[in-house]
Amino acid sequence: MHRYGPSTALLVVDVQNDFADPAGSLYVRGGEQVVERVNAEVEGAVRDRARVVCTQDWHPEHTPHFARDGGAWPVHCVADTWGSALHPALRVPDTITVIRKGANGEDGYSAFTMRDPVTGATVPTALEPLLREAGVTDVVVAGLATDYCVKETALDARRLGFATTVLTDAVAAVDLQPGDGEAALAELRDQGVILARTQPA
Ligand code: VGL
Ligand code: ZN
Repeated sequence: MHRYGPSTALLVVDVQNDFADPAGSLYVRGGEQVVERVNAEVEGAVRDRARVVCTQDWHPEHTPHFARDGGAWPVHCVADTWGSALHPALRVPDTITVIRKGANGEDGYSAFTMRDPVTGATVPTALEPLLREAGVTDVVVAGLATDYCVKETALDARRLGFATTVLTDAVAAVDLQPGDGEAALAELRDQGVILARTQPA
């Protein structure tokens, strides 16, 4: 387990049915194992008084993010559907903070920033102010998917000056092209993100 403390936040990225359940529309291979690893981390983080924040990919029925509207992805994580719900095996205290991304049709993958699909402007989410107000200096990222939301979240955390760790055995990649997940981890390392495991290989 990672070492947590009051100035650390564990960011649990998009552990939702559409990504983590084999019946989900954008199922990420290995998603179920990620849920178990994340549960252990959440338990440790809560015990050691770290902040825990869960994110949800949260799309309207139509968004340029979806292939049917000109984007890249099958329909997934539509607001208030089974697919957008947190995976039922994810164990988080009900006092948890949840950040929902994309509710107004914004695009982009990071938990910190969204992109207005019309103007291209970058819009911050509530995450950074929330972490700053809590005195957080260190961010630990786990969840789905390595090559999209985990990567962009960790890169933004680093840019914003947080000491940033990605838990490489508590993430899984879409791998549209084989190797995308590995390439994402290499880029993260190049950008000063620490890669760590929750348990020995
Ligand atoms: C994600 C693809 C599309 C993710 C979200 O959570 O990584 N990937 N939307
Ligand atoms: Zn999405």
